[in-house]
Amino acid sequence: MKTILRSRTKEVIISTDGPVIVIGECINPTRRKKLVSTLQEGNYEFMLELADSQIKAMADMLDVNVGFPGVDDVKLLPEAVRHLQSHCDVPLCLDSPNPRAIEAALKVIDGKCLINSVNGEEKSLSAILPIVREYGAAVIGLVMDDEGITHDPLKRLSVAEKIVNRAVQMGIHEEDVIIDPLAMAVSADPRACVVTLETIKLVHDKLGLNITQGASNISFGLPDRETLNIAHMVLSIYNGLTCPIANPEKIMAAVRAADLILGRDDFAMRFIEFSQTKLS
Ligand code: THG
Repeated sequence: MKTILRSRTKEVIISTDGPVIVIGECINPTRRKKLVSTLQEGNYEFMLELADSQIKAMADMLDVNVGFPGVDDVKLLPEAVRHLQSHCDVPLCLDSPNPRAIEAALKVIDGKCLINSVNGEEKSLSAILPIVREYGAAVIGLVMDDEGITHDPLKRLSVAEKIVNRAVQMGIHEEDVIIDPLAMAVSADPRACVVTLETIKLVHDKLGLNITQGASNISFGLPDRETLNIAHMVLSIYNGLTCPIANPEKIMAAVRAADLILGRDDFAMRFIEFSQTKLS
């Protein structure tokens, strides 16, 4: 299964056969006070620096989340998109819970983006899927619904099925739905990562869809987050994760290593190329 995204001139293919595509997570106000304060002043320079450093670290796409308390994201998200796409040329992932902000951003976007996200709640399905179809975008489906978040991987799979079925009924191609199995903090629930890993495997085996996750969520509240994130990333890739939202500066070496080990990197070309850019 292949999901194709586009920026002004570049095409990114997310394939269930790999290699893994990394969606840079860093344009996100979580614990980034400087991003909030600069955006509040209408200054986009720091955001563009975050974009540059992630692209230098080989991010294939960028997640754009500019939601923080008090912000008018119907104005800010399209402005952020406008600045990003005139500065760099990678497909974007629009990360907002507000369908109006997503739609406002879609009006200014070049190419084909990824909408982050829809979930199995009726309210979300009916607000987001029509926009996905109208603008010819792709969408991330979070496996939660009106009953909340289940800890049973089989039930998470059935929410994924419900989302993809609804999308297809509305005329959206199944390959344009990317499932998020929900990655949550393992400090809060010792089984959190196991449930996610099992869900990834089920979605991969039964639905054959591309799979993302907010991979750094799992280490909230713990020391040495980088080690935990790497371990979870590698296990997730083995089970079927194809396009994590993660910090490329910290995760890319492990991602390239996993692709090589899984036989998706002929003659280790990508691994070697990455090692050389790190040295230069
Ligand atoms: N699923 C989907 N989208 C998502 C998430 C998800 N978007 C948001 C989030 N979860 C993924 N993005 C992040 C971004 C930053 C961090 C975690 C997840 C993070 N930041 C560091 C911190 O909080 O300490 C700060 C920056 C750093 O040092 O890198 O952990 O689950 N579909």
